[in-house]
Parts: sequence; C-alpha cells; structure tokens
Amino acid sequence: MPLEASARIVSELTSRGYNAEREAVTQLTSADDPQAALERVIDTLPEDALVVRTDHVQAALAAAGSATHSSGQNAASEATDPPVSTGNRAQNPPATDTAAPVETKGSPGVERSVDLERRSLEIAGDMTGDSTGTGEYSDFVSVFRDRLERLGSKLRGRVNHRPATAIQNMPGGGEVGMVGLVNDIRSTASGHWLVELEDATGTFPWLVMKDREYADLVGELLCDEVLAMEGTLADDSGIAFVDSMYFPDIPRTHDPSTADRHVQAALISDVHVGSQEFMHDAWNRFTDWLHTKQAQHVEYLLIAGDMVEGVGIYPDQDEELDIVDIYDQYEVFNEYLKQVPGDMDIVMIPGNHDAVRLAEPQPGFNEDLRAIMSAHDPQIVSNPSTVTLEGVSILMYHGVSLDEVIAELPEEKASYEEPHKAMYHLLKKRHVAPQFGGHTRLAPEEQDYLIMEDVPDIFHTGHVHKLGFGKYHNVLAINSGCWQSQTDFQKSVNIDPDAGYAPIVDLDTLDVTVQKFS
Ligand code: D5M
Ligand code: FE
Ligand code: ZN
Repeated sequence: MPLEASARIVSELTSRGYNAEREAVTQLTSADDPQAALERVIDTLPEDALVVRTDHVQAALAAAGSATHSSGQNAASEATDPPVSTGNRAQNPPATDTAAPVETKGSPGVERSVDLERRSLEIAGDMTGDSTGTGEYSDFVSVFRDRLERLGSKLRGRVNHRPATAIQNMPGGGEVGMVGLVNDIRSTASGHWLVELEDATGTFPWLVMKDREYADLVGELLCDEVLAMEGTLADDSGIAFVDSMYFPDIPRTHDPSTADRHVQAALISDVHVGSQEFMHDAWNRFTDWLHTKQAQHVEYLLIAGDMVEGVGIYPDQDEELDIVDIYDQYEVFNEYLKQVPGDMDIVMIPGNHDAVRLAEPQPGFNEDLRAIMSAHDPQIVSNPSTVTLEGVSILMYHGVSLDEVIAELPEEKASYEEPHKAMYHLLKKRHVAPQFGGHTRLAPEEQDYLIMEDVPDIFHTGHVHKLGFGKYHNVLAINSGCWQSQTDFQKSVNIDPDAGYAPIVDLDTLDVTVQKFS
C-alpha cells in the first residue's frame, strides 16, 4: 500500500522544492484525501520552509477541520493557531540548525523508530581549514617523519630495533631489527627480494630469500608504508637476511563497538550527478524506499565522495557530461539530496571528481559549495574523516589509493571484483594511501592525516564503483558501488560497475544488507 502513495507524495513535494520528514509523508499518505492534504500543507507552509514537518501536516489538516487518524488529538489542540504564526521561529530554523527536528519525535499512533534524542554523531580527523602545507620540500619531510613516528610506535614494542646507521656498525652475524618506511623493493638476479627500509637516520637493505615463508608478503608491500623487520646481519654488516616482518595491523582481538538500539546507516558513494550515466531512476527508487516503513530504521546516510561528475577530470570527459557547469552539477545534486527524508543525518566527504583539491587529504567543500548543498544540512568533512554514530566509528575515505593497491598487488590479494580485500591491506598498513607518487596525490601537511591512528569499527570507501564488503580482524570493510552506469572509458577497460545498490549496516550488530534499486 503506502510505498507507491508515499513515493508519489515525495516526488510531488520535491518537484516543488520541498524536502519532507518521513513521518510527515506517512501522515499525508494516510489522510482521507492525500492529494488535497498535500495541497493544503503547501498552501499553509511558512515561506522560508525547506522541510515539510509533521507539525506542518498536523496543523494544516486540523485547520481544514479534517484532522484524520491518530494524530488528530495532537493537532486539535493547535487547530485554532494559524500554522504560520508559530512556524517561522520554532519550526523553520535556518538550515544550519541541526537540532531542529527533535520536536517531531514520538507522535502517538505512527509506528516509527526515529528517535532523534538517541542519535549521536561525532566527527574526528576533519582537517578542513587546518591545511598548513605549502608544498615545500620541508613539508614532505615532516609528513613522512610523522608517519614513521606514529606508525612506528605501533611496532617498536614488537622488535628489538636499531637505527639504520647503527646497524651498519654492528658486528656481522648477529640478530637485528629495524622499523622503517619502505623505500625501494626490487628483485635480485637470483630471484630473491631486496627491500630497502628508511628511518630518520638513513637506509638499510633487507634481503628476503625467495624460499622463505615471508617471500609471499613482499608482493603485498607498497612503497612508503611503515613496517618492521627482524633478521640476521651478513658477515660484513652491509645487509640483513629477513626472518620476520611485522605490520602495524589491526589487533586480532579488536572488539568493535555497536549501537545500543536497532538503528541503521546507508553507506553510499559515487553519485556522479551531471554525468549522462547518472542513474536518476535508481536514485529516485532509493530515496522513495528511504521513506517506507522497511527503511524506518535507516537514520544515517554516509556519502564517500564523487557527489558529482565534475569537469575536466579525465580526457574527453565533456563528451559524457549531462550538465557542463560544475556549480549546476552541485545544484542538481542538492535537489536529489532533498529527496532523502528530512529526519536523516547526512555525512559526506569529497572524492576525486569533486571541486576540491585533488591531493589528499582533501578538505571538505568550500563555503560556496556548502551553501549550494545546504538544503539537507549535511555534515561536510574532509577525505578522510572518521564519523562516530552512536558509538560505532566509521572511517570514511574516498578510495583513490585502491586503484594503486589493485594495480600493485597480485590478483588473488586485491582485485576490482573484491574491493573489500584491497581495503584489508590498507587496514593492515594502518594507512589509507601509503604509496606516494603514483595515482594517489599527497598534499604534504605537518602531520599525516591519512594514518589510521585508532582502529575503526567500519571502514567505508568507494571510488572503484564495485560493491564489496567483509571483515578483517573484526573491522567491517565496505566499498559502496555507484549511481553511474558504465561509461565509455569503463567499457574500454572492462570495468563493469555495481550501480544502483545501497549497502545498509545495522549499527547494533554490524550486519550488512544490500538494497538494489537498478
Ligand atoms: O573512478 C571509477 C573507477 O574507474 C576507478 O577505479 C578509476 C577508474 N577510472 C575511470 N575513468 C578513468 C580514466 N579515464 N583513467 C583511469 N582510470 C579511470 P572515478 O573516480 O569515478 O572516475
Ligand atoms: Fe567515482
Ligand atoms: Zn572516484
């Protein structure tokens, strides 16, 4: 019953520029004459209203003397008040007032779980406005020093380590350990591997023999990641033979936090509004679904980058653009966001198609773009950032480095078909973009914002347009798909995108269900 009716009401409201709370839609749907009720609500809405709320609906229905069903009692007491008189102040806050919808909770008789008072949303690691990098050589030195210091501290207790320059002066034949950044990886003429580690004092070469069990791990290494090695020094102390390797890693005992009520989050990315391939029908079905009872527990929406298609991102991209102006793309994206129930909290980070600097970390959008995307008052933070929802921490990162992980690692360890496995390697390295100088551009800052200092409960990425999820040492890794059907470029390189899916996470159990809208 209500799915179709509520979808009609939502699309009617959005076509007139309004966003609606789910409960308001439910009430309209169950009015005697939904269409007439909707017209009345629109007629009586305060001029500056962006969101249609339950109190607007109740007041409009009551004023018309046709208060229906269970909410009639509530509305009756306000019936004599013209809704506009109270509307401007209390019910129509400026878009920046996040606390506003609290007054709608718990209307009797409507079966909804939305409980705004139990919500909590905290942000950590948002570097927007804190960029200090000037791109000078000294910034590169500080960012790598910070990386070695902080990731190294997760390893120093595990090996008996010495600085690179001290190792060269130790007597040959002894046991030795080192913590460093991978500076170079090459194979030797005899098929062994030479891994050069660098620390603050210098570099030292470590030889991994091809028949040792650790040889397989060499295939996983990326330049600039931090690890520790232990082994035996050669007689002349010019090289060491590796006996063991240690990664910063996620402890196997990691026990993720969960929410203490049944509440869900939709984790999506790569909307690509403005592309001819943007799947508006799938998006409309998704947002219609969010208004249904089946989605009543979905209270959070996280968007991990590539809101719009952007301009000038790839050669000949303009031939596939539906909207050629970048600001127009964000305006239209904002219209699509309005379809999301007004009582949901939205968090978003930029991606490589968005209008922010390409180098990572990417600060959240500037004031102009924030103003354009303001209808739903989303939390806009940097790529990467960590958002904690009711105790569950979610590291959001767009995912450009996944292309690199997939290109560098053997197929069975990381592939586009199983993007979550590529994410496992980032978790193991405790860094979202270890390798510098390839696809992933790095903006050197005083500190390395790309380190995973704390273990997240969930790691959310996108970018590769493939859906995949799984657990690594109890951390849930989810790569969301996209809302863009296959582009010509993707056809040419055989990328078959997973488009029009929304993974939904139960925050109380960390279980995932996938909703398909394409
Ligand atoms: O990235 C979507 C995926 O497709 C990601 O894995 C990169 C890849 N991609 C898409 N277009 C190109 C071009 N022209 N060159 C290289 N790689 C590409 P997205 O960020 O959505 O474009
Ligand atoms: Fe994308
Ligand atoms: Zn991308």
